[in-house]
Amino acid sequence: KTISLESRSSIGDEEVESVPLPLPSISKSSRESRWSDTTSYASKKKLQSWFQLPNGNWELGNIISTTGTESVISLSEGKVLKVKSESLVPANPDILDGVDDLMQLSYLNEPSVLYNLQRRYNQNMIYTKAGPVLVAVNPFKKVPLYGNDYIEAYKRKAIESPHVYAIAHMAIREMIRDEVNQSIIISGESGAGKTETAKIAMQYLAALCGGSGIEYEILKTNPVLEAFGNAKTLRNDNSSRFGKLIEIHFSETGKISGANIQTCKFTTESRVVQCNEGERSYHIFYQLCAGAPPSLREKLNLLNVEDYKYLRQSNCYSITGVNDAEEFCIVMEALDVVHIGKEDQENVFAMLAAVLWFGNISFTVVDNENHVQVIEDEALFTVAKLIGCDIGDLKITLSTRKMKVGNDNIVQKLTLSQAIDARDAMAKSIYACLFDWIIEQINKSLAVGKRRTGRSISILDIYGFESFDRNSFEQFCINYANERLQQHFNRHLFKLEQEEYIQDGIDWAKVEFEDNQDCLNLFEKKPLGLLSLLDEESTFPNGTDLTFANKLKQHLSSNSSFRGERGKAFTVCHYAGEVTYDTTGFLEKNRDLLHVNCIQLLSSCTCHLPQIFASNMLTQSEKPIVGPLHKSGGADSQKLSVATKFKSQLFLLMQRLESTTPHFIRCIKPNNLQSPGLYEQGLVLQQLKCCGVLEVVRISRSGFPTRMSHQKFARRYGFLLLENAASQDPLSVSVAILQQFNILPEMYQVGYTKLFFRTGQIGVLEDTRNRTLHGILRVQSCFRGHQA
Ligand code: AD9
Ligand code: MG
Repeated sequence: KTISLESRSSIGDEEVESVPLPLPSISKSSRESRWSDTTSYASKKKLQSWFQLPNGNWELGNIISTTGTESVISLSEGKVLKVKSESLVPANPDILDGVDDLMQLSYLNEPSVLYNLQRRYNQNMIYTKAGPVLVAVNPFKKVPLYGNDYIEAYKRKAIESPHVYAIAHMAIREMIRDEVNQSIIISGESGAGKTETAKIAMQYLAALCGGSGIEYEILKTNPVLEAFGNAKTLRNDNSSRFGKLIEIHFSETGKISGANIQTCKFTTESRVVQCNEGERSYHIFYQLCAGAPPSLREKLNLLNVEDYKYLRQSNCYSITGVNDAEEFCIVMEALDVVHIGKEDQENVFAMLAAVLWFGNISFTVVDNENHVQVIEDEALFTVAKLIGCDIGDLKITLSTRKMKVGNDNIVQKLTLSQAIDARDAMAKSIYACLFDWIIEQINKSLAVGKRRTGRSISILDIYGFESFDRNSFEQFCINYANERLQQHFNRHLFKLEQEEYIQDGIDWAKVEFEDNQDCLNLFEKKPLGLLSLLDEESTFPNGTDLTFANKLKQHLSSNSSFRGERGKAFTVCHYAGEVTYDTTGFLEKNRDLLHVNCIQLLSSCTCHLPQIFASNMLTQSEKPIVGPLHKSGGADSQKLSVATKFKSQLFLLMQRLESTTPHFIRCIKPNNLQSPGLYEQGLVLQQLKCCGVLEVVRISRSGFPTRMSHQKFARRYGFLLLENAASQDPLSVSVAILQQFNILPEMYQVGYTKLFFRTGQIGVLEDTRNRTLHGILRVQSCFRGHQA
């Protein structure tokens, strides 16, 4: 007997040998066993099998013969190869070609999953279920899957194929049926399609539950947020540089009554003042310069994009297929819709122009210690006018720093690089505050629903896991956020799986799954975790990236998710793979740079927005840092570090999600060129592994992944019964089939409504069915031949 099932009872006396099945792996959750259902496959001499080509891609071939250790396989274009049997991977029977749920695959191996998604992708079927998760492969072109006809069809349930609409529909239904708030959680790499998917979901909700007009306003937040929060990067022409949770509220009658947006953004994201070759700053700058009407241009003293230093450095001004001037009109209209008045709009544009003009402010060195003075030119005057401050004050703020030494206030002159930093910090802060202010205005406007039932559907669109050749502070924060999200994912999915078994009354042993608690502890533990140690080191005047890295190695090496590297680097074993971080710049990025005299300058401005920004910054910096290490630090209140702010924003998001029923969508990017029709197997595979989709399918399948209703099973295989069973009920027919084919009791469960099978079982029955049908056809054609 070759089958051992660890989490189930012993096998009994049935004829095990007669069922040469691939072994399901139960309770072994190691990554290695992920594709373990290939055992003893080649020896079975199946018709079709996968063979991996030297370039890493898989090709489907026919096994011609096999001797156990070696097999002969014929591939395309008449190629015939003799290969090791163990290198072949089983292909699924034809009826499983392009199934709309990966759970239905008899053989869940890499090539089968990739092929299934690709086959669907080639036919514009970009959505596929992976058990409870929706997988969306970015088409990079318009696909005919959206619009009113489709919305109507999904509403009437006339279409059943997987779709964002179907997910949104389920969310509405469950919200009403169970009276529980819902969430749609969208993840995936940059450029995978999260933001588009979120909009598609919002469109469905608006179409089904609209009526009061507020849904229109909610949809119009998208162009505003994208203009101010998205930018062209090397990966995505419209890359969101912030995470967003939009909570859509519903009234008692199930109509949309309002919404609330929460964001998660780095306050020090440096894109405003610096971006890489080929990338752009936030869209709104280019839109303003291209689309502002003459009167506004004059008021703001606007130049062309090439004339602003901040925009010039990346040598990229336009996006193929995008007209910034037209986009500006769309944004202005959208600002009207979300109730940002004309006057406020002008204030917003003035802040944008001020940010651009800040970049053009320049300095002259006045002594041999490299101290500087601000040059009095158009840039300086324009900034002062736009934010409404005194020119003299602005000059002083940008070239000196007030410090407290003991009880004395002293004024320190800035060096050139310090002055440039101060100027850039100011521009970044104004932009960050502006973004927050806009969100605040939108939220005020969307909070109009008076008769709220308290029910809501939230849509989360957050940056996905990132792993580059060189990973820095931003990746560190983003990957931490994804680690949190992954925990949420695990808990819900494996719980759901168990519920389905219980509902259908089947006997089932709990399957363990790999959780990422160790990794989360590594980040969050106090006082000895990555975040605490980072904050601690950032407050030490003598702390450097190197002392930080050394401290990590000293304190965290016992955590299995951590590995110290040479020099300033360290590695974290994330659920999605190992990432090595370079600590260069960590401390600097974690400290919030803006100096007190900059805040003072803003509060002295006569313009409305800078004053608001200044008071917001002050209230923020007055919050004490929590955590035992900081209490002994002396200062009662301290500026919050960037990582701490990020973490608290993240926790607010997670808190909101915690009490909701989640629906997961995982977006996949099929190529790095943003190009339609191109499906790179390696790239897709890596993302499937990263976002844990295959893990979910694997774990779900190590239970009883294949499900078929009694009726369907009886209809499909009933004719194989040796005894006529026409008069019997579907359940009895099903049981008779199972017995006739000696399917081991361990391999299936009979539920109240469905039969549940382990991996591969349906494949075996399907083979028999095909052989039998084939036999019947042959007999028929012989018969016809005979007649002829
Ligand atoms: V990032 O992490 O914000 O950089 P996203 O949000 O995952 O990223 P986005 O939704 O912006 O990606 O999609 C990138 C581009 O793919 C879009 O600009 C579209 O051109 C394209 N896309 C994505 N989804 C669809 C779709 N369902 N239909 C057509 C799509 N095009
Ligand atoms: Mg996005």
